[in-house]
Amino acid sequence: MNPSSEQLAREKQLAAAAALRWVRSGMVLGLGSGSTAACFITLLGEAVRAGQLKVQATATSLASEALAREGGIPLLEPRRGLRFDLTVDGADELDPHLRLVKGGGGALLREKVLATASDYWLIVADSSKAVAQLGRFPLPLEVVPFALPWVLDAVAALGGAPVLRMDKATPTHPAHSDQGNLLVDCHFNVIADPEKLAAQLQNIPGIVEQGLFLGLARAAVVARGAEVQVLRP
Ligand code: ABF
Repeated sequence: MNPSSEQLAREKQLAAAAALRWVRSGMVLGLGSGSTAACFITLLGEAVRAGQLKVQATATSLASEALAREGGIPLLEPRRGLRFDLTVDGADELDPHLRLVKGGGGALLREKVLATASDYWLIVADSSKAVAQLGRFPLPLEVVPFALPWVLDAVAALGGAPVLRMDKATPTHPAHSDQGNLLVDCHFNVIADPEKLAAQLQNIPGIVEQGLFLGLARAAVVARGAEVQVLRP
């Protein structure tokens, strides 16, 4: 039986609380996007306001940045040489090798920038995200608007059914990323060779970023019921 949305909400909270144990005062943090990362940012803000932790951070989306600001977490602008001791981010799917699909929230580009600039990239997730094989969740792409028709053709040629993501609030309009680009969700169903697909997608002009995050996660905190598991690749 699939876990209820209430149980998944509890698991997100549990995973976020467990991830807080990775944080030390003085750290420069990357703050991820999505509902589990939001739980983490809220808890981190509470600890900062209580004077228990002193950190600085950069966020992977405008929404997470606003949440961090509300929580009183000091924010750092991007600059040369900026590295993150720890980034905590969510996932749409993660496999046993800690290969991930991300970008369901549309923030995949900034998420990958911070993941790559982090010494330790930690994933927080509820139990529904852990899968044996990637691909059931449609793979997100961030696409430059001019290139859209050719990107759709190229993705279809790779065997994925591409769907232009529409705006939730105005469903007749396409959704845009924080950078003003379009988002395309690619239905592969099964991604048998994530490394090969990532290389093929990265080679298509107009794709600014693709949602496979490979070889980046150092650990994943996955909550299942009342238990928290720490998975490593
Ligand atoms: C983010 O977290 C996104 O990449 C992804 O879309 C989202 C995942 O889910 P949740 O909201 O359940 O944390 O990092």
